[in-house]
Amino acid sequence: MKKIITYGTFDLLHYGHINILKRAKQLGDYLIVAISTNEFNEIKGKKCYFSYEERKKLVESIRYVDLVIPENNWEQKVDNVKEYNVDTFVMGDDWKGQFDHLKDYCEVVYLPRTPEISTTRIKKELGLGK
Ligand code: C2G
Repeated sequence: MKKIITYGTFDLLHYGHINILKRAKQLGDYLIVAISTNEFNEIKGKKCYFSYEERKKLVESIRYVDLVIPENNWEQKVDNVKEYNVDTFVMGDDWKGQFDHLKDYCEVVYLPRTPEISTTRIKKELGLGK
């Protein structure tokens, strides 16, 4: 059973998120998604429209996703990889190179982002500010 893990905020869920989750799942058999908690988003400087519970419910309903866990801090990734016996860590290539230290524990794959769409753009175009 090849296990994949990926991390994100997944606020205002859109097709860019679906694309990366679909492609991440195609790399293995079981996809774990770690979603930033409200507290961690404060640290990330990201203001979320939906709470952690609401974002978790949305991501859990996606057919490619097998398990959702909370992302509480930047440092938990190595522990998660060990705890869940993860084979491959996946992130969009806006993070390219940022997580290469995980190569000591699992395969690291950066996938091309879906162009144009972003939560920030949706908020801006809806006049919700940044
Ligand atoms: N993404 C994408 N295409 C987009 C938008 C996002 O492929 N048009 C990908 C991002 O590259 C990321 C995932 O979707 O892999 C989640 O994106 P965000 O919710 O913006 O996550 P982020 O705030 O980058 O948090 O520890 C890692 C952080 O939690 C990542």
